[in-house]
Amino acid sequence: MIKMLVTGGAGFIGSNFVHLTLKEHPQYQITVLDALTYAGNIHNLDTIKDNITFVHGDITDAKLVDQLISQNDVIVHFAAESHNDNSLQNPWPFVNTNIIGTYNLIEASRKHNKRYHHISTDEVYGDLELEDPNKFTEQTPYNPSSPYSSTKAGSDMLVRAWVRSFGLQATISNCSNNYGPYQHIEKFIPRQITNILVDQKPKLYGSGQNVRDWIHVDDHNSAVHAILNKGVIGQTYMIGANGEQNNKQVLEYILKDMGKPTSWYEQVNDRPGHDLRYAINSSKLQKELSWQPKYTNFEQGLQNTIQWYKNNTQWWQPQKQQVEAKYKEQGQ
Ligand code: NAD
Ligand code: TDX
Repeated sequence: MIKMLVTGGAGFIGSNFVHLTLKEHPQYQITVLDALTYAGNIHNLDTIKDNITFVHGDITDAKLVDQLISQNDVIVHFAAESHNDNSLQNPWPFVNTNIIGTYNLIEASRKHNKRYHHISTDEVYGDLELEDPNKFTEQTPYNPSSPYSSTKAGSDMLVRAWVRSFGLQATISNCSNNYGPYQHIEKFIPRQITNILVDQKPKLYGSGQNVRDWIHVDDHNSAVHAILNKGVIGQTYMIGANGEQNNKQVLEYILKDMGKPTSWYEQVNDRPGHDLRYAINSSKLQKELSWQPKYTNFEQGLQNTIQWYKNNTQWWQPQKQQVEAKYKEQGQ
């Protein structure tokens, strides 16, 4: 058995990663380390709780991190403050978790000489013009816009420096926007689905022309496994599935699939500094590690996601009022 420490394993992508790993990669014995912030939910792991070890703790706790890393072989680091809008209201938790937390993980990983995989985002590269024929590649210079993306960029830089200076056994992946089950309802797709389910109009920032490159969460996680199996130490891999859509198009799919007129939404305040477009070129991952996405039909994936939120009202309902009250204060 290979002992794997998954940080942030009670959050959206991390919990899907734990489920997928148990199903498809039974050689791993998993410990989840998660602080259960507002974004973490222990119930995401209910059906597999007997097959993993759960540690309720914080990655900013250097002593705990050192102890857990000494007991594991592989570390996959998902834990983060992940929401751009929150980072504009209060950046400190982003600096603390994303930078100091990552520092603790890489320090312990180098001390105990463990294999470390760092989960990052395409947002570190800034944004593209709508008509730009280029997409982000592993060579694109870093140019983050928000407190969130700048702290992710900072943490990536730490990892790169630890590889070069200390020989840290690390790989990095930068993925585009994920969708799927267990995504917090503060995020675009689940916010709109659950708004419709509580008979509130969806909320579009600005004109809705901003483009995101959507990927199903299981495709992100299968790519992480490809990197763990075959990735070259010190390398960065872009993860994306050619899923570019503008926000208005995505919202119209959701409205149509949920039986509402496509004009049934409100335009609200735009996000300050709102990145215009993200687009990923994942050919390195596809060519060098033979990875392919499975969920290439976005509308089908979206329909399954809508169904998941319909079937799991008890999962999101307790947070809905509070999330919307916070947005309302921001005019969003
Ligand atoms: P999420 O907010 O849903 O989950 C984050 C998890 O980390 C939660 O369970 C939370 O409790 C935990 N956590 C937060 N601070 C912690 C701390 N100090 N100590 C321990 N645990 C802590 O986030 P997500 O959307 O699942 O994102 C996971 C990772 O993937 C992040 O690193 C994010 O930057 C990256 N990413 C996300 C996307 C996306 O579209 N959501 C895309 C690319 C990359
Ligand atoms: O109500 C909304 N209305 C709206 O128009 C919300 C919440 C968002 N939006 C827009 C803003 C973005 O253009 O939708 C787009 C997606 O927004 P988010 O879901 O907040 O995602 P984004 O800011 O693109 O960042 C996401 O992808 C990259 C994740 O939250 C990050 O963790 C990841 O790194």
